[in-house]
Amino acid sequence: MTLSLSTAKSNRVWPGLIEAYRQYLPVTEATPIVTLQEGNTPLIPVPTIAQLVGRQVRVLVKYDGLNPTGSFKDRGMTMAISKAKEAGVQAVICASTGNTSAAAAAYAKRGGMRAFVLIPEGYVALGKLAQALVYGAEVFSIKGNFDQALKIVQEMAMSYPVTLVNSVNPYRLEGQKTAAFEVVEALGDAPDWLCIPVGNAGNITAYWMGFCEYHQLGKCLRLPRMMGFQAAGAAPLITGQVVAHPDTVATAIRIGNPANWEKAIAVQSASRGQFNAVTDAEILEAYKLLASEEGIFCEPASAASVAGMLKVKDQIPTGATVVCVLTGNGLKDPATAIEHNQNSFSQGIAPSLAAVAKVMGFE
Ligand code: AN7
Repeated sequence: MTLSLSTAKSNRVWPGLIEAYRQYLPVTEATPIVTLQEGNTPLIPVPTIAQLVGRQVRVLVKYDGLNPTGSFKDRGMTMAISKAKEAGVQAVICASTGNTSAAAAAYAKRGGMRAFVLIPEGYVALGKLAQALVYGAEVFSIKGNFDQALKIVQEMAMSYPVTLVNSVNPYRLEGQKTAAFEVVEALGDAPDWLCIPVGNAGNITAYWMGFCEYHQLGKCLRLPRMMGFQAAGAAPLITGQVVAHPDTVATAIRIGNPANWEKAIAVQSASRGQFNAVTDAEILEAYKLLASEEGIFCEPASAASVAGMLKVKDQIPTGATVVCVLTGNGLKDPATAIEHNQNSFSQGIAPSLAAVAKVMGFE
């Protein structure tokens, strides 16, 4: 009894995405796997949001905020850091709006490396900054934006013994494509639409790689239309112009010059997809809807996928299956959560039954 139970239990242990998808990834027996058992995140139906679309459309969210450091970046970082360790690298570097730095810090330290992190001063959500510091990264904030920070770290990696782990590192995309594998396995096929927030456009590129790879292997019969959404104040892929001063409440995607610009355009045309902009008001509305109606707390940038889907919902075919990617956990950004949800928070109440019952509306 004890034996079979523990066997059953150990069979259920998820080994992390490199072990799970080893045959599809550029690793060998010689690659030291640095993992926190990332991946295998849930695909959750969101029926109330589906009702807003109507026409028997099925909507699910890929909740990648449940990864070990709370974002999809862990998928890319387990690959990038494992390959760096294999190559004998001793220090990695990244620019970040926050999530990349948290993941880079955690995996680099677990792999026994130094992690240098360059962030835009004042525009990284508190939870992400806390993570980078606690994991033991060496954190530097510049009086500039993400795009400037990325340029500096790219030059640093060319001149000094530090390996770049931003999404221009090809191993990052290899790891991140496994999210598409998981979506196909959960649905039995690819969805009709894949809605996803876009910053540097690494993730949309990686998802498309994953769907195409599984399609070629016959593991899915269709390919999704890739629907990418940027914040209106940081929407270079929609305007076709670099945004010099990107601005949005969704600080994760406060990016004006995407590193994977050409790849994103290629994905758009190959998948017959579309890029659209969503305003901060639309992002915050979807953010609240997900939490208060579905019980799913994502960070503002992640809600751009749902906000965007609702914005173009009239284009969704009747009976279609739509997957919205929720890239990061809501706990990453407590300040935005509290600032934009003051309505249901009553403060300064006298510590008595009568006073509490009264403010609750029972008296
Ligand atoms: C929650 O951490 O660029 O289009 O430096 O944190 O692949 O860039 C984060 C990006 C979406 C956009 N959602 O993904 C960084 C960083 C969340 C994010 C994106 C990010 P890409």
